[in-house]
Amino acid sequence: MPNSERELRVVLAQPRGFCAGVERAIEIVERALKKFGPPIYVRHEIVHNRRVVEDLRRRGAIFVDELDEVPPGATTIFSAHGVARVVEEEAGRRGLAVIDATCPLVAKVHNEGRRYAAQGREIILIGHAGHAEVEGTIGQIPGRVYLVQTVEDVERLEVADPERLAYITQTTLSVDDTRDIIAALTARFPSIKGPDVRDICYATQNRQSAVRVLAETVDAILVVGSQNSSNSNRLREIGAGLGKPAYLIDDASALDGAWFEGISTLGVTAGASAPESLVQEVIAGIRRFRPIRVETLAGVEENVRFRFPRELADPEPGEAPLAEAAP
Ligand code: 10E
Ligand code: SF4
Repeated sequence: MPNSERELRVVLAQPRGFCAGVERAIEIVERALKKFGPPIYVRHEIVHNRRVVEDLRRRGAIFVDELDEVPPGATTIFSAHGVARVVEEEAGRRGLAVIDATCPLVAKVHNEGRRYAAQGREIILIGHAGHAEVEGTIGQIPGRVYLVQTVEDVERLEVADPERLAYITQTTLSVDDTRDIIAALTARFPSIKGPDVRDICYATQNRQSAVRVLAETVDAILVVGSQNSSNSNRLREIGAGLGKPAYLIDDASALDGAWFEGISTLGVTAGASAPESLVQEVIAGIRRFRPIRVETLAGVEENVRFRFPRELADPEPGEAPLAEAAP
């Protein structure tokens, strides 16, 4: 039987896709559109997913890179990745009505960094240069913050006082790479304080563990997510690092028939910012190349939920629901 007619086993990772911080951030934009009416300004992509951004744009969200693109007084949402203090201050100066969609687990890292700085320690942030979360975290901590991305960076680092140091990390890093960098830091600066890999959030850790299990049972891996999504890239890298061809794709239009030739099992996962609807579209797209049988791996059940900002909170029992904007 030609390969194109043989059934392909498609195995879905569990958990995959939306984390609690992403669900909250997207719902903040949706609730703001409903309560205040369009346009609602959003600084930076609310989450790094093309489909999510396109969908919210169609519904009246305007995405900007910087606040000088927002008219004075307009309702403005900060993305889930967080912002620097200077951005908050600029919003205050321009009289913007800010709603902060920073994930509480990113805000927790900001607090941790500020606490270490208040103890007189210099901070080392483990993270990727230029990433929105990294720029926000550096800009939330008073004083000097050194960014390290690799073990080699740790070796080159010059600090003011090796006895007064602390490290924190980006929330979406590779757990394994970060362990190596922390080991290099503690070897070079034995009195450094830090959270081990606990700043890497639960969702990142769970999705990385799940893709590792997946990689053991499949011939190739698809990660649904956008190219600028850090956590999605880490999932693809883990698959590739375990010797499986691994592809990061935005949607079904990126599928390539050559990927499915000569394999019998395909693993599918999704980054924390990728909607399940995209996963389902990708599965439908695979059917264009091969008949498939879909199954889901057993995995951790997540039930994390975060509270909404005060302006958009759920009504208390007996209170009227969120008012709709006038048409
Ligand atoms: O590029 P990232 O993985 O940081 O972001 P994302 O928008 O793809 O996924 C959500 C993760 C956030 C907001 C960072 N903690
Ligand atoms: Fe929050 Fe983690 Fe999701 Fe980032 S990946 S938004 S830190 S839950």
